Amino acid sequence: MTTIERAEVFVAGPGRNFVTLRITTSDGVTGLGDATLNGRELAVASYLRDHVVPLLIGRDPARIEDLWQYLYRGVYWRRGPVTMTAIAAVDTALWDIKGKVAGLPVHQLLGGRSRDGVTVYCHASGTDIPSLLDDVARFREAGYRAVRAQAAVPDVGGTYGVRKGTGIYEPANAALPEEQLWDTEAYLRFAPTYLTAVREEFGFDFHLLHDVHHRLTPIEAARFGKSVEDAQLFWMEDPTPAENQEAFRLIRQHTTTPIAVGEVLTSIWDVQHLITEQLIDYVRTTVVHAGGITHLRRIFDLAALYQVRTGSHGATDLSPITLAAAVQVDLTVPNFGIQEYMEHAEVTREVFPSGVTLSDGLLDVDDTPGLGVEYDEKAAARYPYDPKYLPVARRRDGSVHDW
Ligand code: EZ4
Ligand code: CO
Repeated sequence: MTTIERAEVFVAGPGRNFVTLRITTSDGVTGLGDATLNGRELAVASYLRDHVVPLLIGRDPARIEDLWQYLYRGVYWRRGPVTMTAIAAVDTALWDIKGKVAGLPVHQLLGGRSRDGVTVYCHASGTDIPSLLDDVARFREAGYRAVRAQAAVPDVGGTYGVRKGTGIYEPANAALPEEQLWDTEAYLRFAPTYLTAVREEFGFDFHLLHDVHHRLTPIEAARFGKSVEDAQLFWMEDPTPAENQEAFRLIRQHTTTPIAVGEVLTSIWDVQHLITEQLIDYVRTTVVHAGGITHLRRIFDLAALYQVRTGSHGATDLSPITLAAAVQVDLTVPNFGIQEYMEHAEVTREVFPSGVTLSDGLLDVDDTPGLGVEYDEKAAARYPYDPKYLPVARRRDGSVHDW
């Protein structure tokens, strides 16, 4: 019988920090899984190295479902981002291996294509409205069919979602978290003006998205959603924190602006009521943080019953392994909505050579067996782990606000 012979955990910082699991079978086949949890990287690395890898050695790599159940139900402690990211890495690596053994890309194992390519949205941002409009123009010219728009709120330093200079947007920027000011009223007054300005400048023949990033209460989010209805957003993302799934009912009662939630949620139970009560329109759970391909498909199938579509998180703190896995899944799911996409830094792409391509606003993969992504261990060794944290938001009175 083929067995899992080795499982190695790599922590490296090519452009930003990534945790990578590589499983090798007794037949010499390797599979890759992303285990990156932004700002808590070493917790997942330890969970894998100290508690999961010893359980994998000698097991049958073909039994993906059984290993998922073993690592989830068999362990007593359930859910949570650290556990679910670790399980995701194992699950993703085993799908990669299964594809390589079968000689098929993972999307073929999942039932084959439902579409020609994966529609993505990109991140446009600006320090003010004119620079945001320039950025939207740049992405429209590059062929994107969907654009997320964020601009810095005047007199509120360092608004999330806004790129510094011309580089890549990277909010995890300091060895200890920076503290940034937040002002809800200033945001509520300003954000609708730039979303309207984008539509006035560029019209309606592309999708426009906006990320609220958990900054509003339910009634504030309802007010915001109403105020941007004329801009016809594809979605407003994370309008309020989702620990209380019931909170979304209030937003729903007041606005037809579609709602997307899920980038910090890690299991089907975290989105169960959001989906079954039809409180959201898009579920944003990902391969890496929601238990891998196996569990994500379960979430997406539940969502399909309620006409909730998918819109997976895809920021650059998810490694190119997750991006490749996301494309493999997105190609197949009947209720696919959209995929978030930010181009990785050149050094990241050097360490993770990937077959994912972007053309005409669509991502795609070829027929390379497995996920179609590699890990260059030697190149990675040149970029050591360097602790980096997301900022913390404080209100004008000094109290902590949701990031
Ligand atoms: O702040 O991925 O929609 N995308 C986002 C991201 C998140 C980071 C957090 O790790 O909200 O930019
Ligand atoms: Co977001």
